[in-house]
Amino acid sequence: MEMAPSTTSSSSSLEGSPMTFPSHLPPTPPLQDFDEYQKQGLSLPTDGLGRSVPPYPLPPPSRQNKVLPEDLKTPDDHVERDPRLIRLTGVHPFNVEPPLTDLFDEGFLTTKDLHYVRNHGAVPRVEDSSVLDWDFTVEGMVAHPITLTLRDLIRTYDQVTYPVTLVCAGNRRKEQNVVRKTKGFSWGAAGLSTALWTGVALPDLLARAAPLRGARYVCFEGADRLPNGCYGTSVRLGWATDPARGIMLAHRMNGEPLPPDHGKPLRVIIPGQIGGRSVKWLKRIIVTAKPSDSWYHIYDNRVLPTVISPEESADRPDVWKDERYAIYDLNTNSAICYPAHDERVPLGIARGDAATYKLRGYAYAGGGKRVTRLEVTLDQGRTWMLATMSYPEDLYRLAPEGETLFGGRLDVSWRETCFCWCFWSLDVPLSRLRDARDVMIRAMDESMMVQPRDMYWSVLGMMNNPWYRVVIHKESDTLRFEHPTQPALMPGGWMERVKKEGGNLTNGFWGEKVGGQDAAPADEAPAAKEISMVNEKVTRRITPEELRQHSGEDEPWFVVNGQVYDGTKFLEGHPGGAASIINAAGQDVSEEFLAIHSENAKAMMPSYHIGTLPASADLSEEPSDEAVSSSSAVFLQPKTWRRALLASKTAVSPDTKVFHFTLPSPAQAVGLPVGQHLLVRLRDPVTREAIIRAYTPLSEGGEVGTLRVLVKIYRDSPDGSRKGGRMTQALDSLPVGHPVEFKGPVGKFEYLGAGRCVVGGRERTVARFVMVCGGSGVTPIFAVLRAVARGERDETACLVLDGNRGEGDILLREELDGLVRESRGRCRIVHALSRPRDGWKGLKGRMDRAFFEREVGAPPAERNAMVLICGPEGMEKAAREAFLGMGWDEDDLLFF
Ligand SMILES: Nc1nc2c(c(=O)[nH]1)N[C@H]1C(S)=C(S)[C@@H](COP(=O)(O)O)O[C@H]1N2
Ligand SMILES: [Mo]
Repeated sequence: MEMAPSTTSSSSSLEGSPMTFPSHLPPTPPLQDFDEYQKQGLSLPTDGLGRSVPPYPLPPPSRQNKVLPEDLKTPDDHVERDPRLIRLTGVHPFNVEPPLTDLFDEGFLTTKDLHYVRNHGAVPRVEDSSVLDWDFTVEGMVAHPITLTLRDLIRTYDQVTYPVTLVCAGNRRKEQNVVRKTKGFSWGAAGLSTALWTGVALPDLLARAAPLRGARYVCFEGADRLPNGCYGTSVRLGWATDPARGIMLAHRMNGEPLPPDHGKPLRVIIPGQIGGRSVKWLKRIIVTAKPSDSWYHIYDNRVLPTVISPEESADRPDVWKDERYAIYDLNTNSAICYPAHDERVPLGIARGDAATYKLRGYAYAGGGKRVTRLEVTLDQGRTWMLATMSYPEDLYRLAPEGETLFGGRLDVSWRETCFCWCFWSLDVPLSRLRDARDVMIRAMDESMMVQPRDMYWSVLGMMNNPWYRVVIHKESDTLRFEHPTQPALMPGGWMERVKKEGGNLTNGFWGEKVGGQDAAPADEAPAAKEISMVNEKVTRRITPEELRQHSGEDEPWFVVNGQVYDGTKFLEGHPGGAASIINAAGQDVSEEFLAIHSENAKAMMPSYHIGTLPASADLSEEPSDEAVSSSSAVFLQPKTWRRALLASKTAVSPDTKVFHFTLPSPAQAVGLPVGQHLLVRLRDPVTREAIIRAYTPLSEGGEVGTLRVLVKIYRDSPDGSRKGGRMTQALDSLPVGHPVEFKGPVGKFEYLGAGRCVVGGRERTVARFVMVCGGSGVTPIFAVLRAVARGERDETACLVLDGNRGEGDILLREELDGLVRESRGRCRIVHALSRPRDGWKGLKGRMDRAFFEREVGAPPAERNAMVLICGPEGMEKAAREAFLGMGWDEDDLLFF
């Protein structure tokens, strides 16, 4: 389609079709300064033919992208993307930033290709043909609720176009994560992008809806279906109705209909505020008296006070709900883009001392404020140099009256506010860089707020804005530059290096040693020597196809770290039961294998090693399909991880909590046989490393809709000298509403009822159980005891021996007593306390040989008793020795 020059384009082609701009126009004019224009009295630039050219930047050319192979396995299999984007949270959901240099090189406007993306879940699918029928509402406390389609919005409202920089509140979070892990993934310094947005000014729409007295907030909801409902947030009504604030409902980005990742077909654009408020795939606008109660409004995009630890935050909904901690306006920030990370600049004598290097970077401020000053230091803040600034955004203010662009009125001259990033540069003699240890930038805004030297660390790691520091290394004839971090898991950056060297990053001196101060101890113990799990003699190459042929029960092969193992010979002996090997068949189980196996188990692996997969083989697991997972009758699946949401936590002792989870569907049964366990998986937010542990839930297998798990939390000692449990602390620090993954069942023991057990695949019948447990080891014992006590035709006898320190440490005490009563005399329980308080009438002391001889003694002649044991390692060891010593058989002892 032949288009009129964009300076005069009309709104005729608004509907649907992608809009291009004339190719004879230079995509991005040089980044000149508004003041320069004015000072020199320049008239509008012209092209070679004398036609006037827009004085403002137009988008650089964008690419035709394809659906990438890695997305094919995800619900985003319909979204075309640029492969240059760096994925920050694994394959899915899609959270990406461009390489910082590429972003900067694109200039003032970012193409859709390199624009950062922050998706909390799958991208809603909207066909091109139905874009104009997309409908949304304006409802709540308004006199005239409105439902309208995108077609109506385009036809009946005035269209506007202007540039806005979106910045994710997590921009630069990796720096926080290196100092101390936050609850967010690791953005580098490229979590921001600028585009020309076209749409309708929100004040226009709200004026028609007419908010009622008492209304104070405007909530937005997107169409994406997330674990905690839809993505929703709110802003103040006063901002939403203020034209100067520039809030827009946008349906075009850089002149084209919105790409799926950026909200196709309609989104909110809130200039000057964090990206998190600019809701994509917009479905509802609700005028309310209170801020949004969406989970994502409360538990995301906040800066909690720095004293609140991740662990504490989990149990403080009051703190999360405190609107004072919600982020709206961006804070002032800046970064160095050139020199780039790892850039090398030759000093070369030929270049002489006069050679200079142009330092360059970006800056932005929030709430429409202008960045008014950018300063560079080469001596760690003792002296500063003023950098040159450019504000390309100002060039749009030069647009002639009546200008339209991409079908929207381009009229920002009346508005004094700044909604976009700006740039700075400074020429510095190479000799000065050579003599400096580092170079740092800081910005000041028009309210004279200046970026701080020190980081404000907080639970979510957001709004990180200390001086951006690039270290200078002298290497013979070159200078090498080192940025603070690299995004995601990418190694590199001085922060990690300094931390590894034992530097304390929070000493106000970037972790460098200040005179007389000793280096802080490195906070991770040196990694233990790696255990080899390969047999060096094995040379066989195994194809993914061969592996697939061993994904059944017969000869189960499985993969750990690219190596193939044959589990056939271990089916019987596996302490975790044959099922867990069979469930692993044909799969890459690296994560869970490494997470739950001991060094001893790893050392056994070479004898099962049979070959190597080609490095290119992709066995990554299929993401679980939310729709399928809520439709199946049983929640737990042996081969796929399924998500449930944390619904509440109830403390049952000082260090133990019951975690309640909500299953995807209220009619769904947990699906766990008695005596078996499930695997729980969480991800470390920074390393994305999986933490996996086995638990026996309190819920019965047939319980529907919920899952209850009793967990004893092992905390780090307050002085940090002793590390607690990773899983239990991570679980404890999850806020309510957070998803957790489960898989199962696993375990080699199952109780079928009426004395019938399956042990390692073989059935046997017992007349009596002796159950030995300690601490939270009571959970599997409890599950079996409950089945015995409540079994209608169950005649099995049980003796429970429960060892703890003090009375307060006895878990599930009332529940256990209840079961004993229900058992009509068949079950008995003995509590032994190693450190009882005065007045304890029960048994005192540890569960040792003498204790077991007294309480249990030799096995019955009929050999129809079994001992189930679960507790701390020392207790299990003592029990084994005692029972074997009393004549019990190894086969009669079962360790969970
Ligand atoms: N519906 C919906 N809107 C959303 C999000 C989302 O996950 N769902 N993410 C938010 C966040 S945190 C940011 S930073 C911006 C990112 O916009 P972009 O992906 O177009 O860059 O979208 C916001 N709007
Ligand atoms: Mo964000």
